[in-house]
Amino acid sequence: MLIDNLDHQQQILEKLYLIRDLEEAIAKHYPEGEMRCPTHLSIGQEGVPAALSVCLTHEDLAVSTHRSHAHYLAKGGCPKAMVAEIYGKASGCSGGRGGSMHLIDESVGFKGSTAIVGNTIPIGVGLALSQKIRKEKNISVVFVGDGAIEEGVFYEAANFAALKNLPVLFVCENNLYSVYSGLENRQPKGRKINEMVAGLGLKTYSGDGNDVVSAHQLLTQVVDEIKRGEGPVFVELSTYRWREHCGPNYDNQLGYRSEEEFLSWQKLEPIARFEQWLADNNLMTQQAMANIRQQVKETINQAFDFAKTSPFPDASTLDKHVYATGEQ
Ligand SMILES: Cc1ncc(C[n+]2csc(CCOP(=O)(O)OP(=O)(O)O)c2C)c(N)n1
Ligand SMILES: [Mg+2]
Repeated sequence: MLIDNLDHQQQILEKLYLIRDLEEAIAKHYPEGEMRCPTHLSIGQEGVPAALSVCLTHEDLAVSTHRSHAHYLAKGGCPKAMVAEIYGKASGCSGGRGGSMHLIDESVGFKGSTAIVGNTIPIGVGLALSQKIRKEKNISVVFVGDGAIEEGVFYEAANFAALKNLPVLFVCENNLYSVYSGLENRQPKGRKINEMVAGLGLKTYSGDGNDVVSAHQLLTQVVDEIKRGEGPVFVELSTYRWREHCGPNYDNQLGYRSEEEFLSWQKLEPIARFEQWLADNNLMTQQAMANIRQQVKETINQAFDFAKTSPFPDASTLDKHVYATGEQ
C-alpha cells in the first residue's frame, strides 16, 4: 500500500476537492465583476499540492507564485481569508491589498506568494538558511513553474542552496507552458529540466504530478531526505493547466496548444485517478467520497458568503502600510 496512513488518504482527497471546487467557484463568480484582480487557476494541477500537503507540518515553510491558490490551501491556509483577499476585502489574508497573487498565512507557514516570476525563489532559500542557522528540523518549500527555471535568479539561489546544503525543496510543476509559449519554443531540443538542475549540484527527481499516489510517495521520501540534513532537492512533476493562463475561461481556440493535447491531459486527471485508486483498493466507498466532497462544498460556500459580506478596507487606511500575516 503506497499511502498507508488512512488519515493521509482522506486529507489528500479533501485537498483535491477543496482546490478544484474552490477554483471552480472562482471561475463561476468571476464574470460577476466583483473580483477585481487577475486570477491564475490551478484546475487540472491539483495533484502535486494535494500530495505534498500531508508531508509538511505548519512549521515547514512555503513560498509560491502567481498561481498560488492551490499551494496556499495545501499548506493549510484559511479558505475564507483567501476568498476575501480575492474580493479585495479588509478581512482578506493581505488586508484586501494584494489580491489573488499575494496570499499569505503565517500561522500555517505559508510565507507568501508574489506576481513576479522567480521573485520568491531567493526568499524561500533565505528561509531555509534561517532554519539551518537556528538548527530547526523543518524545511522550506519553493513552488515554481517550468517558466521560472528560465529566470537568472533561480540559478543564483539554487547554487547558494547547494553550496550551503540548505533544507530546501524546489517543487517544479511543469505544465509545459509559460503563458502561451511551449517548452519547445523556449528551450533547446532534448533538454531535461531536472538534468540541467542536477548540474548545479542539487539532487533531482522527476515524476507524474497527476498520479497522486506516486507523487505522494516521491515527495514523502524527498521531505525525509531533506529533514535528515541531506541538502536541497529539486523535484520536477508533470501536470497540465486546463483553463487559460490568467482568468476563468478555456483558451484552446487561441491555437498555442492543440485540442488533442488538451484532451489527452484531461484523461490523466488527478482527482478521478485518485478516487479510482481508493475504490480499487477498497479504501473508501463512493458514498464516503461524496460526503467529503459535500462538506468541502459547504466550506467553500461559507468562504464566498464571508468574502461577499465583508467590508472593503476603510479608505482612510489605504495610504498606510499593512503588514499582513494572513491571520484573521
Ligand atoms: C519577471 C517576470 N517576467 C514575466 C512575467 C509575466 N508572466 C506572468 S506568469 C508567466 C508564466 C510563468 O510560467 P510558469 O513559471 O511555467 O508558471 P505557470 O503560469 O505555467 O504556472 C509570465 C511570463 C512576470 N510576471 N514576471
Ligand atoms: Mg508553466
